[in-house]
Amino acid sequence: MADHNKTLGEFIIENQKDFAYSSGELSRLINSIRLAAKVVNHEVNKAGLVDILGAFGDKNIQGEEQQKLDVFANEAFIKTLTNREIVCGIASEENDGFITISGREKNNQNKYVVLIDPLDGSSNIDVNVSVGTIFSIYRRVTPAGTPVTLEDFLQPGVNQVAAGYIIYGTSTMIVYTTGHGVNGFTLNPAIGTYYLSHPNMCIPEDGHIYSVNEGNYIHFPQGVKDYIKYCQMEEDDRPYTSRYIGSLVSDIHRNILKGGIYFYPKSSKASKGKLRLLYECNPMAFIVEQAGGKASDGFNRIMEIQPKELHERVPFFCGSKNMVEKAEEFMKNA
Ligand code: AHM
Ligand code: MG
Repeated sequence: MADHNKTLGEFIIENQKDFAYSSGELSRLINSIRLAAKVVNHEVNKAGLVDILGAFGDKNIQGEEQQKLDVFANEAFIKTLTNREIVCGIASEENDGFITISGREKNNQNKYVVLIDPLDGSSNIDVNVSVGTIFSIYRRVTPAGTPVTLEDFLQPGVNQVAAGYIIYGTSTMIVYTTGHGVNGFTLNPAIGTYYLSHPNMCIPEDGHIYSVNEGNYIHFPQGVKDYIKYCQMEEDDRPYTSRYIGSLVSDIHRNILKGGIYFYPKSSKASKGKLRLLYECNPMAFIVEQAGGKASDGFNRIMEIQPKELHERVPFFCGSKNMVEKAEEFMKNA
């Protein structure tokens, strides 16, 4: 039963001992993300009321059109983390390169780097569909006190010390893991406090929901086409239900709660799919694995992939353990 009285702030303090190196730095870092998420939430919720909707007229590094709220969210997270000098480096899906935080003393001793997708699913903003923020935290590999390097960011997902997402939905929630299970907190907007609403989240081993952009079917590899047909076949507990919001955080959040698989495969149009290994797949893989599920590129565990570049894309299959394993079986046998 959910402990509705426990706040995220109290939970962070109580669980600080679980953190890999409990100097309080990671707690402060999660606290800052919590704060920035409130600011972004406020802006997202009033998006329909003010002239903040629509294209910003700029393109991000991936060549995609940025929305004003993408820019706002990006700045809110970067500013919050930078001003508090809580991390030594930040990489954002919206920025070309990584940001080095040298600190006022020019000798930043902080240990952590953050990788963030500040507003994922932003094409949904204009139509009032839920969007999200995804974050991933690593301990730097180069010595403290020196400027961060690319090496600090290009770490495999297994090195993550924490990861989470914020969903700006019918309620705003923060869901995160520090490698000791997954917990979800719901914002009470009246008083601006997050409460522990979903303790110890576990994804069912099996599910009945498959989430994929089926409009791309013709371009999918044979293994994916075969798996989709399997989902639709009338046999045993199938056909499964198809649910695709097109907003990764929302699709994964629903599948964690109800059981299901999300996949964004490669296609003849996009040889590595669409989703980014560092900003989207690794953090989601960490959360879903911690909830008892699985995440793979169709063949290999996502979190064991050695990244080669910041904005690398990867095919993604993520969700209930047995469903992901079944999809992998189809990929292997195609
Ligand atoms: P974004 O980072 O540009 O918002 O793209 C990521 C989003 C995911 O949230 C979503 O699952 C996917 O793109 C949807 O893509 P598509 O419209 O091709 O199905
Ligand atoms: Mg994204």
